[in-house]
Amino acid sequence: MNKVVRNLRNFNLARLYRVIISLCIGVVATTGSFIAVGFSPAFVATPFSRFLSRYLPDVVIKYAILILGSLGQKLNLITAIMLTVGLFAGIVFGAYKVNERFGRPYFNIPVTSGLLFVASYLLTFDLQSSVGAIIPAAVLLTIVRVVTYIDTDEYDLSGEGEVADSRRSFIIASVGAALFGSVGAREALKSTAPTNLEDNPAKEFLTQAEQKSFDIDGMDALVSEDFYEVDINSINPDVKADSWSLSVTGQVANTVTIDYEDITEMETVSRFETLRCVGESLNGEKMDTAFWTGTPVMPLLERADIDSGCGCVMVRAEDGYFEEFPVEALEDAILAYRMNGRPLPRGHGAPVRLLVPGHWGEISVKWVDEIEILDKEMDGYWEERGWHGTGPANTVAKLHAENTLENGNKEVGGHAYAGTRGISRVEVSTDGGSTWNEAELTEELEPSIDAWHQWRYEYEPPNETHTVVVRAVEEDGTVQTKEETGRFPSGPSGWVSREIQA
Ligand SMILES: Nc1nc2c(c(=O)[nH]1)N[C@H]1C(S)=C(S)[C@@H](COP(=O)(O)O)O[C@H]1N2
Ligand SMILES: [Mo]
Repeated sequence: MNKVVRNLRNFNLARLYRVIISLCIGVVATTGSFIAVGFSPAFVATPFSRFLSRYLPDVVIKYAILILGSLGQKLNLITAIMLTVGLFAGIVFGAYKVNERFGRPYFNIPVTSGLLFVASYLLTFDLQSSVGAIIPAAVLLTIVRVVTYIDTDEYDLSGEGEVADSRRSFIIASVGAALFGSVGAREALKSTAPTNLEDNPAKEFLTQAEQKSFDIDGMDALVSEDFYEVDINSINPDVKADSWSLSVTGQVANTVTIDYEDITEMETVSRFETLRCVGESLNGEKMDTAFWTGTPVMPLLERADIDSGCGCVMVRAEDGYFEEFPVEALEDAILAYRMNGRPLPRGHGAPVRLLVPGHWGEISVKWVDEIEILDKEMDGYWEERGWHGTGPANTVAKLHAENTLENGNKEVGGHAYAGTRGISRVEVSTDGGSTWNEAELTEELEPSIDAWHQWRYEYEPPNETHTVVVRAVEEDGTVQTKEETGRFPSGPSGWVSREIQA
């Protein structure tokens, strides 16, 4: 009786070890594919990631991406990677099972590797990615097998010896997966190189922005160091400049198609421009500014000779994203291919994105490849999910910095943005909105038609907890809407306020 219980326990333990070994091989194979091809469409986790963002219920997408932003994307990516590891582990475990029948330990290595290869290839149709996945997997399988030599060609899972062997295999596999996995993780965390101003063609403009910025603790400069990102997929398209093209289609007399070389030879426009996401919170962080370079969109539409029934367009992108809005909005829009003097980064839509001044960020379509002139109005990606984010962005004055100065005064500051309506001043109240004072405002960034400002206000704190409220005033004197609304569906509005301790 005792023996039966022990055998049962040993059996389960051996099986548990085997599950973990399978997971380790899964980790190693997934990491191998990542090291071979990076976060690209060829990465083995990409199909899962795409599947998740395409088929998850709309409510999940609506909140996960627009509200959680990059956190939502990270959750998606982590889930996709776990599913990939799980699939590979299942294959490895299955192969072990099959092999038990034949009882040839070494035979397991080519069989498992072969199956992993087939799975990777079916997922990605990419040789480099699949080979990248199976090489480390095969190596680890071999090490585990060689180091824990089993001197029987029978798989007696209930035997004590097998448990000891499994334990050794399990330790080796875990160490291997941890080492290799951490190499991959380090690779993944490597950030892009910081911008070096020396050989930057936009140096003059970036220097201007630096000089105009207030130097205040806790507040971003006028050109954002870490520009926010919102993407419907966690793995962005990897579009090379020499394979990119854009077509103006639909209700046109001539379909116009241009490639990257064409676009760089067309009229050039450079300017500061701010983007703000409709899904951000009122005092959120999804509003940033960069110095962009591109070419105006209108000449392309003129060449196409458009004739739209609704005066509206659908702009489509490589990642399956699409947004519909009035042609009118394109009046001052550019197709941008440089950001802060550098080629547009992949995460911001490389090689070419649309930039529509003054509007919510969602219609500034990244990886843009088609401008379709429509006959009838249709919903865009976010509008299908209930958002109304194609119009002009709401006016906002944020409060991000709160410092106590050496002289005992308080200093508060933030950014203010009013799209193309422009900011004339920012007002601050330190008594909950009863009385108002004018804040200092940074000079206009030039050239720009919708760039934000920074504001700063210094005051002697009253001897108690007090409420600071801030509001922007537009160029024409319109005071920012006081009424507070949530972000869904039309973007946040209202005055930002904060309780401050004297
Ligand atoms: N192709 C494509 N374009 C896109 C998106 C996207 O997911 N795919 N996101 C949009 C949203 S909601 C915003 S707010 C801006 C953000 O631009 P950024 O990621 O460069 O900050 O891009 C817009 N353009
Ligand atoms: Mo957005």
